[in-house]
Amino acid sequence: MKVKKYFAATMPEAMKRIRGELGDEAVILHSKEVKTGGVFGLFAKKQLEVVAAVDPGPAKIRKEGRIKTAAPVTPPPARVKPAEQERLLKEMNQLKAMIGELATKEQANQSEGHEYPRPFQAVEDQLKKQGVSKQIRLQLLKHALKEWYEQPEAERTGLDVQKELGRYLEHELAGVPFGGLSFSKKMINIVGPTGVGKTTTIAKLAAHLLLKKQKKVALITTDTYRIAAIEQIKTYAKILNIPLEVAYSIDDFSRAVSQFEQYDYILVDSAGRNFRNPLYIEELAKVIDFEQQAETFLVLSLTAKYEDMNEIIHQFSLLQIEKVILTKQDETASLGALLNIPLEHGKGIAYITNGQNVPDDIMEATVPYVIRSVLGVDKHV
Ligand SMILES: Nc1nc2c(ncn2[C@@H]2O[C@H](COP(=O)(O)OP(=O)(O)OP(=O)(O)O)[C@@H](O)[C@H]2O)c(=O)[nH]1
Ligand SMILES: [Mg+2]
Repeated sequence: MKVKKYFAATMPEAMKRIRGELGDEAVILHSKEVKTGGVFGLFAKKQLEVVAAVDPGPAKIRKEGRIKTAAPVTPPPARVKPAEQERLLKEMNQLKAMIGELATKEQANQSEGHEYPRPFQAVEDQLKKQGVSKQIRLQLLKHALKEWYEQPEAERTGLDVQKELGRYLEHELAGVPFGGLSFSKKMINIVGPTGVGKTTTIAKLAAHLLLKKQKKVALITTDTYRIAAIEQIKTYAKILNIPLEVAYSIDDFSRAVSQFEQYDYILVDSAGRNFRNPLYIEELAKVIDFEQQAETFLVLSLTAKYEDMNEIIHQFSLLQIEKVILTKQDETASLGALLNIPLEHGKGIAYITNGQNVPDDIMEATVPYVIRSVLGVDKHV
């Protein structure tokens, strides 16, 4: 018994191909509408999946209707010998049972969320665990499956899915700017929600500019919302021995900027607010002069939910955000945002911070690091 699966746009088209390949004796065992060309639900196009069978043996089932559905398995016409008739019936019933079993297995796999064959499933699990968004996961698996199907069948098992996706991501991320300070803008604004590590990151960057680059650095804070916030940045300014000005208004801000005319870089701290509310962004723009020769970094914590980061990034589109700084990598195993933000918002990652220590716990983000971290190949740069 030869069994073959066909995918076609319409039933007449499927019948034509079945007749052409299996002949007029073929029977249709099963047909259903599927979303894809048979590649595990990934391609959007609706198609018909038709399973047809034919017995290539000498005693073929002769039915006047030619291609027929298999539904009722009736005994073959009397011309076939009883022993042969029994054998054929047995074979047909075995086949029906086999197909039924396969369908049940497929359903069970899908209900457990296992929709892909190995090693695709392993990569899908890894990406999901990292919190890579569904859209990106689909895009990646679609690419990997396409590569797999385009290879000659004998070479498919040799496809290294992780490596292939690494190459693909490198290509996809090529247009997004990664890496730290440009050093071309004097003013560096650091903005973001409450408690993500803005002030700590400013201290790390100031120390880096001062100690590693031997630059003249000054600080301005516009975070007058909490008394403790001023004390915190004052402490860092004192330790690093750099000047700090507190700006309560846009006039204070302009005064501080002229006061620091001789400095190479001015790092500007701001109050963390619930920036899901756009009013706070407008308020921020009233104290900081974003028109200045400035580059602005949005700080987000990797411990936050991606849906919330998403909303905040959207709200900040009112301002010119150069890149994102992601903090608290040490507190989470989910690094999906490293991929979600560049691919879904076109915003590069400038730095990743991984601890409370000033100035050490910060590193510049690079595309290879992001890929390796998210695909789980290697945790080190
Ligand atoms: N584990 C960990 N903690 C961090 C990191 N960066 C900052 N923190 C801690 O996060 C807490 C908040 O840091 P801040 O720098 O005050 O955060 P902020 O964004 O300025 O906070 P607000 O000004 O109140 O909005 C502090 O306890 C920091 O030590 C990091 O990379 N990893
Ligand atoms: Mg702060």
